[in-house]
Amino acid sequence: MILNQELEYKGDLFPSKIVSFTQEVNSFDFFSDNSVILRVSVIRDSLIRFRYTTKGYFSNDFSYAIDKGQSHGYNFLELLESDDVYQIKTSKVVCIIRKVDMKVAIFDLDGKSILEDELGFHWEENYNFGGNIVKMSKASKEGESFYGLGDKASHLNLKGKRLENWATDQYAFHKDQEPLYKVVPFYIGLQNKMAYGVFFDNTFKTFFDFCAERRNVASFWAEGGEMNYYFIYGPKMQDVVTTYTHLTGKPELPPLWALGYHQCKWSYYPENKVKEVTSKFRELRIPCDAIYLDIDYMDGFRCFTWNKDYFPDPKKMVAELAEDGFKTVVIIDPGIKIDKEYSVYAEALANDYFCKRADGPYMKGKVWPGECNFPDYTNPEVREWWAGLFKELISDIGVKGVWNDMNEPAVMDVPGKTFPMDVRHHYDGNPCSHRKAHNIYGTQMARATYEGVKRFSYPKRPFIITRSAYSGAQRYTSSWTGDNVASWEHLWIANIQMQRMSMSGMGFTGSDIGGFAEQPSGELYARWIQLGVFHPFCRTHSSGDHGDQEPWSFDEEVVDITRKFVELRYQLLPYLYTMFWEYINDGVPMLKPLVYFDQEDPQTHYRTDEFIFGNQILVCPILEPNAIGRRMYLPKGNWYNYWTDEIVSGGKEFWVGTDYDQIPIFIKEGAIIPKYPVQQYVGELEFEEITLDVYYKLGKEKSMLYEDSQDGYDYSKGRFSLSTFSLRGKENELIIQQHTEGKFETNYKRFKIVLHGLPFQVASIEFDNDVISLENAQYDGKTILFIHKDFTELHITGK
Ligand code: MIG
Repeated sequence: MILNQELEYKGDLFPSKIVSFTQEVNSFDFFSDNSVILRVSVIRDSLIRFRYTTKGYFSNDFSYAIDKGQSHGYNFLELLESDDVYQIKTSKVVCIIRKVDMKVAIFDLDGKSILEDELGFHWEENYNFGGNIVKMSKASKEGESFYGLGDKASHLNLKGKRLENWATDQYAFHKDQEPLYKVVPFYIGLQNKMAYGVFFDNTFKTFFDFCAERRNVASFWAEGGEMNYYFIYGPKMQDVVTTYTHLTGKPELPPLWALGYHQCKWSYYPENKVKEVTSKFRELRIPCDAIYLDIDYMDGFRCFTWNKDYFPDPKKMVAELAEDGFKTVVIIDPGIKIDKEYSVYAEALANDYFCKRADGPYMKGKVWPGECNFPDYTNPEVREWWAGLFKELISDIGVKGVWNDMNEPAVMDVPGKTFPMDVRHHYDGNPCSHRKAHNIYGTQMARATYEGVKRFSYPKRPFIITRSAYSGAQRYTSSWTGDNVASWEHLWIANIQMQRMSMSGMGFTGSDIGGFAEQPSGELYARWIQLGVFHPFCRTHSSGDHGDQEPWSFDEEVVDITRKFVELRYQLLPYLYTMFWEYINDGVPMLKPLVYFDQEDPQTHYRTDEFIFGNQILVCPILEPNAIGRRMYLPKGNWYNYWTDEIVSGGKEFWVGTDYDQIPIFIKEGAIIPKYPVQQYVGELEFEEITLDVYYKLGKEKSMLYEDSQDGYDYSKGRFSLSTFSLRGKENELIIQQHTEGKFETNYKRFKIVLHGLPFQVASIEFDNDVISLENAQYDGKTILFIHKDFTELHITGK
């Protein structure tokens, strides 16, 4: 057999001229002379789908990524035909389709070009596998930048990179290594201050090239399937991200404890080791909400079993840990050990639930338990069965969360580290080979896990974490970035990965704090914790190969720094929870890179380090050893240095000094930041008041606070409390209005108001138009006063 690509290469094929078109409501089909059909569907005014087929008909339209609940509808839609082009117009964009070659160009209503085909759609027959390699190339404008694509370990701005999407167990990956664990074929382009997005919803191996091979061309292609992409118009990056997130879906609120600090290692066992770790957290008073059991808790790595030597009575242990405020999270892998005595295996076998090779036998692969078969999670019946398996773990034993690993899927000791490509998958009634199902396998496993954990946790909320994921996985699961390394470079990578994941709809993500492979120095661990507490998911994890990675494995200074920053996270829980609520409600990313915050400022286009946590806290990690500060950039506006309350105006780069137990943190002026008292775990304390840190501004600013019962589903029946604070500062006055929605009654009754940067001495305080004495407000003469939480207007006047 000749395997010479050069010999096999027969060149690209292109659509020929358009000979006819049909319209069905919001969908237009354009037919070329050589049987290409382009289907343009207007989903919203700023969201248009493009689908191409070369077969003369379209295959069944099925996607795991698209959220069925996303909203449709447009305000305006019109098709005009002229001699040379068809023109589809919505209330946001104009899409031109050229008759002579089917090329597409999209403009805004002022006629400014947003995205235009270079070669446009073309394809190449795939002689190895049949079908087509489907390709798209777009002309790239001068100065264009590119963002998105999920977990890529590259510069935040992907200009000049060539990237590959193929879910891969990439142990100890390095900077710019491709491919990684997750597949998010969605990017954001930014040119001439306008942003747009492209979501290439194709689960085959996909590639993106952002002006790497050719300076003025951005292209993407897949090794099979359809050219099927969604164009999203901004022009604000904010709107692109939000539209993409609505399209592929948002998660439910996690239980609040899941936003606490988590401790993990490969592996904590036996039982007394687990308890030693959890007790030490309480003894050292470092808050912690979750403890993880890695693969060694199982009996011979058989999922849903326990090693009874290490864990003689799991139910009792889990209950005792719970009493101390710890939720137990356990790992579950996809490989099921081939062992007829093992009930999970026997059941799956009896029901024919395992993936098969093209010629019939079950696909076998080696993972931790030895030879395994693998459930086909793309089969709804298999997912249903899998969900049912969680009954004992969740209902009986009391486990609170499940951790899905190795679901790229990973296989040991084989080239390619995964299933053979001929393996067959159900794909929810669209049978296909592993080439198509590979990238979605992990998501379907996490989905089945989510369904099970949710069923048996009810009326509480489930918690799932996965390593592999495809676009849309955020509807079911959180994720982490896999096997990183204890190095300074990886701290830089983690910072970028989390910003990128947030921009890619998958915000509930974290890195292994301290690094998974190798051993961090105390200083590196401290710097990592200082960043990690500002990531939506916050967990220390390590391979355990090189020593321990509990905070106390380092010196006392590191223990103190860890405590200080984990405490800060626990104080900021209401702020973080509000961010989460905005994410699930409005599709707003929890972490915002500077370019997202101010795309008009070209200084932000290549910044990687600084990001905005929520809406009002700017964080800039220290990424080098021996630092006594760093250079950084603040975007427009005035910002308070969190540590000193000094006000700095943005739009410039400057040097900021910090001590070892600090990283640069800035608060947007006018912000009102809610804080809980420090607790050792979520729900430990009932408190009488919470703090509102009020940062004076001459002018206006809005802040939000979302609360509910922190678990369960009452919030969906209106039992939540959503406060909007409108701050207005004048030279001699500060007015805060509060508007509250929802039926949830918080336990606490007052706010402790801490005033920052107030430029005047307080003379009087009015509360809903009644003057209250400074004494009654317990005003301390400087910055602190107390007020009933149900105020609608607080009016502070100066002397
Ligand atoms: O082949 O379960 O990324 O977090 O500790 C290694 C053991 C398997 C890889 C995961 C890591 C986990 C480890 N797993």
